[in-house]
Formats: sequence, C-alpha cells, structure tokens
Amino acid sequence: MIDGPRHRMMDYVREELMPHRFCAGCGCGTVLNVFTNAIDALKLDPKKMVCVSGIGCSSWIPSPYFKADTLHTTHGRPIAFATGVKTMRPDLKVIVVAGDGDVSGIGGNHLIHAARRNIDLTVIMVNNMIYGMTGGQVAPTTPAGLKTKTTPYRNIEPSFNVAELVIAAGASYVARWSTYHVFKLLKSMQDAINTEGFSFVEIISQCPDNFGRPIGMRNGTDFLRYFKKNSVPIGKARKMSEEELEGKFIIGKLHEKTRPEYTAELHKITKEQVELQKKEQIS
Ligand SMILES: Cc1ncc(C[n+]2csc(CCOP(=O)(O)OP(=O)(O)O)c2C)c(N)n1
Ligand SMILES: [Mg+2]
Repeated sequence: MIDGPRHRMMDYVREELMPHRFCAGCGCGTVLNVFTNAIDALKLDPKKMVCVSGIGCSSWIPSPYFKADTLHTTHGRPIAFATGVKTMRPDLKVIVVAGDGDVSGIGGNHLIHAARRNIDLTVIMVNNMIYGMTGGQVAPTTPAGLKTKTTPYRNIEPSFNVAELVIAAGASYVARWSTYHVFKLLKSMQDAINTEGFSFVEIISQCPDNFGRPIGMRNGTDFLRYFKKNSVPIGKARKMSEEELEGKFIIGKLHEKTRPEYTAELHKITKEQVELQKKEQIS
C-alpha cells in the first residue's frame, strides 16, 4: 500500500499489491498504466471483462495487478483459455495480456488460429524481445545478431514479425507501438478493444535487466530513446526499401478489416438448430 494522495487509476488496480514488483525501468509498468487508462477512457466496467494471461513478467500486468476477473493460465495457453471464455460468454470483453514468448513462441499456434477464426478477443503482446522472467533466454522475437543468455556469441535466427503473421492469419485489427508512444498506444488499445473480431496490439517494450545486460543497455530511458529513434510510422515505411528498414520498428495501425466474427457465427448456428428442432417436434 502507498501512503499519500490516491491516484485516480488506483480504482483499476489491486491497491494492496502496489507498488508493483516490476524491475526498475521495465516497460510493464508503462503498459499497466496505459491499459488502465484505456479501460477508464472507454468507461468499461471491469466486472464485464475477463483478463487472461500466461506465465512471464508481462503476464503480471492483468494478474494480479488489474482489478477484474482474471485467469492467470499456463505458459503459452492464454489465448486457448480466452477462446473458451469468449465462446461461452460472448457478452464479456475478453482481453489477453502476455509476453512475446507466451504469445508467439510456445503459444504461436493458438495465436494463428484465433486470428484465423476472427474470434472477438483483444491480445496485447508485450514484446520485450526476450524470455524475461526466466532470466533472458533467446526468444523468437530477439533480433538477429544480438547476444542473450542462451546465445552468448550472437543470435543466428531471424526474428519473427508477429504482427505480419497475425495479419496474414486473418485478424480484424493489428497495430504496433512501443512503450515510448504512450498516447498513440492508448488510442490504439481502445480501438482494439472496440473491434468486433480478433484484435492484436504489439508493444515493443524494454527489459533493462535480462535483455539489456548482455547488450550493455541497462537504463529504461536509453531504451525509450532507442525506440523513439528507430521507429518508423507505417505510412513512411511503405515508401522505404527493405535495406532502409533494417533494424527499424514499423509502428502504427498496420491493418483493419471487417470479417464475420467467430462466436457470433457459432451462436447463429446454435439458434438455427434449436429453431429447426422445435419445428421438427411440432410437425
Ligand atoms: C510449459 C512451460 N514452459 C516453460 C516455462 C518457463 N517459462 C516461464 S516464463 C517463460 C518465458 C516468459 O517470456 P515471455 O512470455 O516473453 O514473458 P516476459 O517474462 O518476457 O514478459 C518461460 C520460458 C513454463 N513456465 N511453462
Ligand atoms: Mg518477453
């Protein structure tokens, strides 16, 4: 519990757990702040939401910190659990907040199929480009050439463009921002939550301890400067060559498309079948 004036966002967090346990300079605190502001701006009742997370530092953003019904699931499985919740309770807003390892590594297949089905979930992927919680192992999102705990000489794998993958799979809304772009991110989170279909927001974030140590960048502010300098808005990026975009983060609303939503289609079939059976019983 914190003494002193009460912050208005305290209504949305488990106050008894504040101050949070994120490392100094970690981006997770920023994401929690923007997320609570998005829920507040949308005037969403947390009682009508279910937040789902996996295992990792970023999974602590909704659970235990955000004050709503939360499912803190197993590593890689938050989208699978969220799919179950949304299928049975389409009236609830179901939001996944989890890490890049969770969402695009071990849980990559759940991500692809949730996007393909266009199920009305919002997935907020905190991309710190590393397995943060477990000490800094290489992730599918780690840029090639960088040193990590498990690639002490350098990472030889190309990194995954998760947002592009989700677009190709069929999502309705896809955006990418960083922890530097808080106001744009705030608006984007609201748009994603308002989307009727699968929405995905990637947030490039910093892990000064476990990502930063092997590459010699230990200060959260240095990461923010780096994100600012190396981010290219999507409109500008479209006019740039692949070489010019090497090492850059393309930010902005990357994709928006209206498609039939999975649970609506599913419940339409159920209703049709119930009507049909009723008619058959009468005749
Ligand atoms: C099935 C399974 N495999 C591996 C782990 C170990 N594990 C826990 S968190 C984690 C990585 C978390 O990385 P990420 O999802 O990117 O979250 P971050 O901590 O970086 O926010 C791993 C490998 C686990 N808990 N369960
Ligand atoms: Mg991570």
